Amino acid sequence: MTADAEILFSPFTLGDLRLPNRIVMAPLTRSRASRDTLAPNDLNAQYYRQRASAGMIVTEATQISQEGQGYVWTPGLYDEAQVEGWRKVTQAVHEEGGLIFNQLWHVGRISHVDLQPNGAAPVSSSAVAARVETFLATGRAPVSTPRALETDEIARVVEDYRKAAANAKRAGFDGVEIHGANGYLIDQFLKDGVNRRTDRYGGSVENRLRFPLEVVDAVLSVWDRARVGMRLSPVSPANDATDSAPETVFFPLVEALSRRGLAYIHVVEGATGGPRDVAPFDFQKLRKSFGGAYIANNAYTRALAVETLEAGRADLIAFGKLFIANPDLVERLREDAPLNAPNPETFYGGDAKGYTDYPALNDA
Ligand code: 8OZ
Repeated sequence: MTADAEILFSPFTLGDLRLPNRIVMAPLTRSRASRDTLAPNDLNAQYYRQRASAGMIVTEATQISQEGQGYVWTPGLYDEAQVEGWRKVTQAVHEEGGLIFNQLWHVGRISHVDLQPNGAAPVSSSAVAARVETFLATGRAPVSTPRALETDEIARVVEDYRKAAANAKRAGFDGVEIHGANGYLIDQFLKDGVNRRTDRYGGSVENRLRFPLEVVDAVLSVWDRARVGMRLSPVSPANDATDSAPETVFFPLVEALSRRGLAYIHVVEGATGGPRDVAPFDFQKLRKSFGGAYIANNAYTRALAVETLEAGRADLIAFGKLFIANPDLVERLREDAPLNAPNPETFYGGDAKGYTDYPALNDA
């Protein structure tokens, strides 16, 4: 390896797991689950197997219920066929010596009636439509206007998270990451640009943290805290979710996660997919308020990753798009080898093309 990047290839202890390097495969929606069952299949297992040299993999976002689905062909983890499908994935990654966490996801209002049980409205903290589009079998479409969850219905959604977390255990995952980022359901409760509730789940910061922390506690009822992380995007405007004072919400949230002893927080620094400097936010202060590991994400290059690790500003770096195009990203970063460029046209949906056919260095 080139000596300048040694720190990227130093081992790290995450909870009770030993990661061989500091490189995390970020969660990446690819929309290639089996179309009838939304269960992962052999092609999905091959894709994750190819990328098992990552220090750890976080799977693509995985809906915890049909209600939690917002895009066509994304995988679920709420029935037996899906548990069986994910077992193929975890087995493949473990055969290669890798580690893999499942990302638990409920999209909330970022959905469409065509994807919802009985064509119902999607659910959210409040009945306000996001000004974004989703992907359906027929192509792009504006998301549907949601209905606000009833106060006494929220426990049912929390229970859906608990069940999916238990399913993740049965499917052989090493841990779970709660998707609290990018304007999906948890973020729709956290951020005051979306949450207009007047019950105990809205208004004050304490109230806006209630649902997210109920989800965390439900997951902690089935997983050891050493195997649970959470992804957050405090200043990202992704999916039309913004907060008027993000530090007032995300510092108390992260302090609450720290008290619970979560293994890590995984932070999208800036706007999801870039730019990094979208709004002022002290990510280093956030990191210092948390006792566990800090995974940094968003537009990291090899050089920025090395600089950040060497300055002690993160424990692990998550790479997204680079992992789409480079199954052997770890090896390429080690050798400082050229990187394949990702093709956005094959990010979502389709088959092996642009999914499992990106070459590794030693394929040549
Ligand atoms: C891109 C397309 C669909 C979903 C996220 C789960 O942003 C996603 C996602 C990204 O977290």
